[in-house]
Amino acid sequence: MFEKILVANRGEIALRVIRAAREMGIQTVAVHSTADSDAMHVRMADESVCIGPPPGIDSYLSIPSIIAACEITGAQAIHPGYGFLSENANFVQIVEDHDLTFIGPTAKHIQVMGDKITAKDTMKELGVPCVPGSEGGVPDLESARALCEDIGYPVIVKATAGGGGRGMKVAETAADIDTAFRTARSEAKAAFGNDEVYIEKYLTTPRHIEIQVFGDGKGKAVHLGERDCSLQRRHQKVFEEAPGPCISAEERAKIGKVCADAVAKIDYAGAGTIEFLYEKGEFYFIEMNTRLQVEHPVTEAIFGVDLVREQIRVAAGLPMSFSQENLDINGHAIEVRINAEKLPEFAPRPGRISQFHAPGGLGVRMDSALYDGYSIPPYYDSLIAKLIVHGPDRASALARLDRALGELIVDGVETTVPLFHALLQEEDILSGDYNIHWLEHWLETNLRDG
Ligand code: MV4
Repeated sequence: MFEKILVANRGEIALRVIRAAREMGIQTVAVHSTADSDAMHVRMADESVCIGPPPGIDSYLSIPSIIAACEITGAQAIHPGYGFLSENANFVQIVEDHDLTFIGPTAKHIQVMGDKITAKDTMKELGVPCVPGSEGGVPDLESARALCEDIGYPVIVKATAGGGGRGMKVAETAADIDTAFRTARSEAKAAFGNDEVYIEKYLTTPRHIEIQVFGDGKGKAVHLGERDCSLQRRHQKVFEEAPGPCISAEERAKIGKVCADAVAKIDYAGAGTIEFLYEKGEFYFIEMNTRLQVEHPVTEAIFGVDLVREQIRVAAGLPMSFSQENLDINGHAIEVRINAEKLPEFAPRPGRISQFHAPGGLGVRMDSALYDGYSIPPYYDSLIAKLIVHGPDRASALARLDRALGELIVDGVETTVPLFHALLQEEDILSGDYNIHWLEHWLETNLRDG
């Protein structure tokens, strides 16, 4: 096992990794920008290294600084958290070239899944159900027009270098395809330096269901059920739950096995998420994320596992500590993402936290790097806390969420907490009857004027 690992991230996810490492008897190195000298992850780690000025590009994304921090401290492995360098295949290669271990999948797997066309080709080949659409890239407008007549409108044009909602254009009818295709191409070129696009049937009212998978890198893999992450705004998730309110045990076992078998077949190592659109009882693959996700705690809650511990074990060459037979779901979990943002426009509101009190009690987990007097810097993501509740069933998890939100105190900055109080008054949320458009529609009709 590693003696010392470096955490190449900040905020709550850095704490999450430091905590897992400490429980395993592993020393931790925090890295930080000059804006984060007083951040909790620096305080909580065994040692810390300043790696650059505030902007992420000069610090948490600075590969030479992070490699140098490993060399200075003798850290043997790097946990990337999520965001920043977590899905950067070039970084993984450099880490390996320096005889360090990347706690995550191989550069090759990251690269394959990072290109959305090769990801889809790979998954299709592995027997994962995909959205009907083009075979690979669509080279020109003529092919696009012909193909869309076959698929049937509406269609969606997506950038292969995109993902997470970036670089997509919907064409409702044949009259829209020229503009959708040209705009998708030129935006993809400008944003990613790669104008390759593919086309899919546009599903109008799906849910976003994602399957958590975990592989040992040696042909063994499991699934840990699904999360429903349909409640999102501008491709930012705000509320996630597991299990999905609309997914039966039979559906879970079936799609779960397809996903576990697929990642086993490619010798995938570590945590991964296979994203689907789910409509009328069918799953359609869209993308695979090759990292630990923000919302992983809801899966940890219902399966009673520590996914970060497992990531570290597998990276160190140890076998997985669970197998599919001993993975059982216990109850229901919900996560809400608390952002330092002003409603209704979700405008970032960094600033000083004058008072912070985390909720607690049975079935409540608060992942946050906040403390009394902490100043949220303006340079990074506005996520300041994840509140995760777990109960024997969905109704008790919802009641626990309401109770925990009532205990929470975050004074000094505006947050998205009022949104969650309001959502808990909504019949559709209480019944689980929502899709990927529900929240944006609700915000439009309810929060327009605060
Ligand atoms: C789609 C779709 C409908 N049909 N693909 C958005 C994020 C990216 N991961 C894929 N996305 C979508 N792909 C087809 N064929 C609708 C979306 C989509 C969406 C998906 C998941 C969660 C929220 C979403 C919000 C708008 C659009």
